[in-house]
This record gives sequence, C-alpha cells and structure tokens, in this order.
Amino acid sequence: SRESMAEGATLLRGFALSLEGQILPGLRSVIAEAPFRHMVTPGGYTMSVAMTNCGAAGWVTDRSGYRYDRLDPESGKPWPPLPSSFLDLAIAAATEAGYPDFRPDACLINRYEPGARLSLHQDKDERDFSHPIVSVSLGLPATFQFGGPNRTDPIRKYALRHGDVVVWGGPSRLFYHGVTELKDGEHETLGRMRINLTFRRAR
Ligand code: MD3
Ligand code: FE
Repeated sequence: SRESMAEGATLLRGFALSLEGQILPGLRSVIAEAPFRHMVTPGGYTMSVAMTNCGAAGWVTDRSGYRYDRLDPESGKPWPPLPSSFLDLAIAAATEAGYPDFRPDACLINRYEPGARLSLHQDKDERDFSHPIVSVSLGLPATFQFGGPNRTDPIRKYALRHGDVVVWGGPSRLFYHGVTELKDGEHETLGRMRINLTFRRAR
C-alpha cells in the first residue's frame, strides 16, 4: 500500500517484506566487516543508537562534528560496499514514490535496543536536498515522530513496523523527526532489536 504522510513523504507498508531473504544476509556481511558502534556527538554524549554504514560514504559523528567519510574511523578502511539487494530495494522504493533517478551512495544502519531513542533532528549533512532519503524498518516496531520545518511545529506519531519503507523527498526532506524509546519485545527473526536502514545521496 502507498500512503502520504506529508507533501513528498510516502509510506510503503511492508514494501521490504518480499526482499527480506536477501536483505538480512546483506546486513550480516556488512556488520561482519564494519561492526555496530555507539558514536559520540559533538556535545560529548554517547548515542543510545548503535550505528554502522555501507556505501562509498558513511555518516559519522565524533567530538569534532557530524560528517560523511569514505573511511570507517574504527578500522581505517573504506566502508563495505552497498550490497546489491540494498541498492535494488532503495531504487525500487524511490521509483514507487516518484523518484526513479535516485542512486544512493550511502546507507546508515541504525540499531535500536530496548530503551534506545533518537531525539528530534533534521538530516542536513548531505550536499543536495533535492535527493530523497529512503528508510527501511526491520525488527521490533518503533514510534516515529514527524514534525515540520521548525523544531516547534506540532508532531505526529506513526508506528513503523518490520518491512515498512518510507521515502522522504520534497518539502518533507528537511522536516524534524525522531524515534521514541524502543519498547522491549522479541521479533521472530531479529530478536530484541530494531534495525533501520537509511539510504542517502551524500555527495
Ligand atoms: C524524515 N533515522 O538516521 S528513519 C536518521 O528510525 C534517522 O532510525 C530514524 O532519523 C530511524 O537520521 C528515522 C526515517 C527518516 C529518515 C530520514 C529522514 C525520516 C526522515 C529525513 C528527513 C525527514
Ligand atoms: Fe534522521
């Protein structure tokens, strides 16, 4: 199904389910090369969400700031390439939402364990905001918060479940968003966690 969440934001419920059999092995191979880690914000806080990346550019944060980097700072090596199953899923979802030319060069992988959260923020470290972002939810369900272009805009909440894909383009690309504390539970394939893949064109 295809639902509009805001101008430019399209929710594709269950879109990743048919590709799960290729996505999960791809995820395992990326994590084997670039394990999840808890990064530190410029303000000195350790994030409750653990992260890793694949693709030509990876999103990183440390005391010196937020940026995209070609290299994994933990290994000093390039991030693992985007598995072909990841690229296929991102392009298919973007096409379904009206962005047939989307070619991601970065995939940030977020891992939420019970209690982890992501406070309200905008994604603005990318070079060109005319490219959409594609996000894929896997594992435990989460409450996603979605506001507007200003931090004080009213917030709506959505449940994002295993297999849901959202494409964020147009005006929604710069809207404030976050994820509330993950509730404990057990997912049949992923266990006690939620994984979110966000595909971006960083450069
Ligand atoms: C709306 N991740 O990695 S995915 C992030 O569930 C991030 O892990 C959340 O926010 C997560 O930056 C939310 C949905 C999402 C991703 C990017 C967006 C929503 C967005 C960019 C602009 C507007
Ligand atoms: Fe974000």
